[in-house]
Amino acid sequence: MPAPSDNMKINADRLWDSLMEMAKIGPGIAGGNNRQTLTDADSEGRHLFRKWCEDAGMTMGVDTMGNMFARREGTDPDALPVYVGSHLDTQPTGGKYDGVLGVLGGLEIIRSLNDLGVRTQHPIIVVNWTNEEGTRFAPAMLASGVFAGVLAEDWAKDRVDADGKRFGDELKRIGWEGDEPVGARKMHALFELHIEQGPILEAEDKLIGVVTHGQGLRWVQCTVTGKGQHTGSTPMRMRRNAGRGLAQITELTHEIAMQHQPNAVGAIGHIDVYPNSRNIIPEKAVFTVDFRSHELDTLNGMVAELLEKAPAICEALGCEFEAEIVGQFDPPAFDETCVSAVRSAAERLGYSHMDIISGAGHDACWINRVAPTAMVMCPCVDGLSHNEAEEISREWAAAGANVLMHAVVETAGVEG
Ligand code: HGY
Ligand code: MN
Ligand code: MN
Repeated sequence: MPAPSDNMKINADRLWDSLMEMAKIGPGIAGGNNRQTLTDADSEGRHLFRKWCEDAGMTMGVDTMGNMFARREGTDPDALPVYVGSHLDTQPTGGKYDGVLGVLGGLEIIRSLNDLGVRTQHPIIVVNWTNEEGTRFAPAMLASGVFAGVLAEDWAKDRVDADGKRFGDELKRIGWEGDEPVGARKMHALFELHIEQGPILEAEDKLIGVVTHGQGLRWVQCTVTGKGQHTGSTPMRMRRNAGRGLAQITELTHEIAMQHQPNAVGAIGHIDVYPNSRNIIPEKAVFTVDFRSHELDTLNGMVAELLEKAPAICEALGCEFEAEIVGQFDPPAFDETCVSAVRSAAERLGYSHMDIISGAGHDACWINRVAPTAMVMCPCVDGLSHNEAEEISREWAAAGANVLMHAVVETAGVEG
């Protein structure tokens, strides 16, 4: 396909204004966002996105997992569409750009192609994937995982949040359960624009990350069970303190990841202690170990070491230990043709760029299993993300969206 002309650019101010408008929905308490999946705020953001897509002349489809697909017709209606998008749901203390830049960057491509009067051969579809974050309903990338056929829809709809609310019920409650069978759509290719969520691009002074691979992920949910007893009157020798199991396994998680530097990370972000009373020795601790690496053997080795050592730690404390894998995907390698389209777009546009491995998980990591897929990354300030202070510049947003547009248009084919 002929490459688009290098002066084809998006409207940077309109993209930025849309990002700021969406950020008003589900505001956080420190300038970011709390627009968690399947909440009323998520629904409000979905309605705004649908309105913007319809204003841009697109038609909206929604599948049975709530994934949204806004379609711009191509000159060949039978050609498989090129998909572009990400997610609108956020962390509880999320930023304004994680996921949102990829969805609204996709919308901006359509708005700009309309302005330029450019038609593509393949249709283009802008996607909002449901529950990418996995913070309210584990695991992350839940709906794109069902779409890719790696997670069962019934299992996904039975996932419950901390209040015991069921995914399927909440999707119905907010009115976003569509009628399209999830996964029925076939793709020519998919591109996702995302902030890096790490410090590399900014430190290397690069505008664009050409994402060749992603890290794999394992979420090991651990339960340590001891005995709830009075913190004052129970002799130390009689205690079975689940909190000590949590503390020692937290340190073990860090030590295991440190053994595999620089190619591994590990931490425990989710922690629930029961009954969580100031004067009761913790009876139970439930927490999730998050291990990541782009090396599959390293990833599996870290999990194996955790599951070998954690039971002995708990036994020595007089506690029981249970573990369940509640989220996982292997390290993805993205499609070389799509990756080259991203790289040549950055070169054509004269943007500094570098190949990069994605540290975070993304919907593209699952879709990569059913369609040729690649990602475009832009820097974020201090590499900070999953924090309300997440920040990018207008220039970074525009550069990422311009590369995304060139890669998408080149892959979709420019008519005329
Ligand atoms: O966990 C992740 O990597 C993604 O941000 N959901
Ligand atoms: Mn994201
Ligand atoms: Mn995220």
